[in-house]
Amino acid sequence: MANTAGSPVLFGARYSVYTRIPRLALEEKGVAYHLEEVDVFAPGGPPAAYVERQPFGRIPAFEHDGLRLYESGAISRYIDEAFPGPALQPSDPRGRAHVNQIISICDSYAYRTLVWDIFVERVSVPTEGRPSDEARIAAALPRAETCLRVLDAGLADHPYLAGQTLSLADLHAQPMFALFRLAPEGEQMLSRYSALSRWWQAMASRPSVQVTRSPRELSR
Ligand SMILES: N[C@@H](CCC(=O)N[C@@H](CS)C(=O)NCC(=O)O)C(=O)O
Repeated sequence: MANTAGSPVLFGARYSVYTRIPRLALEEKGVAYHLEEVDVFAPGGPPAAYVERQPFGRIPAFEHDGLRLYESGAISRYIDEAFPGPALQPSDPRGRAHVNQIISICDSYAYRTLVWDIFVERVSVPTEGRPSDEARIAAALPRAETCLRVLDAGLADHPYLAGQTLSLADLHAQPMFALFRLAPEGEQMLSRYSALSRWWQAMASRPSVQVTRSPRELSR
């Protein structure tokens, strides 16, 4: 976005699943921001100045008006609550509980399984000249199946993961699915879940999703 003076700064990388989550929230809210690229996978590890900002050395981190934050969930909730634009969390406690449950499912079960065990192992590892660990992929498939089954069932009576309107739950899950489906196993598994496939298609056409596509998706 063009004029970012006084705007929030997001520290992260365009390839990063977890950086994309608050980017999606910023885009959906229409908030101008600056993305400060940080490569935590650089040889030698994350820059020391960055580790002062994020002691665990992970991306993203965030700064706005003197407020420093890390953890994508905390950042996204702040973005939703501090800026005008469409609300990304339901106003009722039950609705918010569903959003938070899905975010927790993504963090606790989906990320490692869909992204590291399947996407990275099947797609990234061979580009580095190493063979995929087939046992790791095979062991992950049933765990991935559970994630997809649970999320698909939740879409039975509404179009978004946590209800009738887009929420932080959708923005948390989308970047994980974006990489998962680049693995043949991921694309094939997703195609077997019709509600989740419809959700994926609807999400893919959103301008926020289009402008935050990862280099891996763009080079496909
Ligand atoms: N719980 C953190 C997770 C962040 C995370 O794992 N980010 C990845 C990139 S998508 C990372 O920094 N990985 C670096 C590493 O594992 O050393 C959050 O929600 O922000």
